[in-house]
Amino acid sequence: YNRMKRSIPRGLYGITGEKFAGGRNNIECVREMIAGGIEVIQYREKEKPLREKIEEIKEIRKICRENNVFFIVNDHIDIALLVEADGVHVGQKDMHISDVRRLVGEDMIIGLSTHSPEQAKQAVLDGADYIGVGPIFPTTTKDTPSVGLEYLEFATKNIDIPFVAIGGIKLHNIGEISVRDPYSICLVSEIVGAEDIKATVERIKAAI
Ligand code: TZP
Ligand code: MG
Repeated sequence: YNRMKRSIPRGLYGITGEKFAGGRNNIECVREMIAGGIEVIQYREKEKPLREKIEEIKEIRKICRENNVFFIVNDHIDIALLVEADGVHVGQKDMHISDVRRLVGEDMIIGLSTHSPEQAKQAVLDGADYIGVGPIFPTTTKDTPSVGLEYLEFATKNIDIPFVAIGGIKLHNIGEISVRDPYSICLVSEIVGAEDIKATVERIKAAI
């Protein structure tokens, strides 16, 4: 197979988060993000029953496929396989990348959250296809201390696989991120918490 095929698209990476969405459901949020031109959608939902998540993921998978948007499932390797997602995303305390690879095969993208240069270097050695780099700024969306812009600068200089800057990124500070030239940028609460998600995605893309 073609190794080049196994790469996430560059650009804006969106993540679901119904908690921040002011009453809108994940499917509505995804439709709005896609209307705004987002390149990648990750389904991340910590608090719903598995069966509800599966129904939503099937629907979002379909919407992403129809719109040519890259689709990644957080945490659930089995569901990623079930719906033939483009990728699966795991964290430092989840299944090891080498074991994920054995389960998902060579064609599915594997992403890993990293919070330090050591974790980033290890992720490359272990065969991650891309890494999350962050949280760059303080955030309440995830319970991990922020690591600062230095780590992003390290990644830009030293990491040869795609990496996504994440954590506390807003329209007002995105310039500090984009000048450091990450492969992609991810905003969660700024997008799904926006009054007008589509317009916010368009504004962020213009800012990048
Ligand atoms: N991983 C690192 S920070 C983060 C995740 C999932 C949350 C980022 O959310 P926000 O709302 O963009 O700060
Ligand atoms: Mg996880």
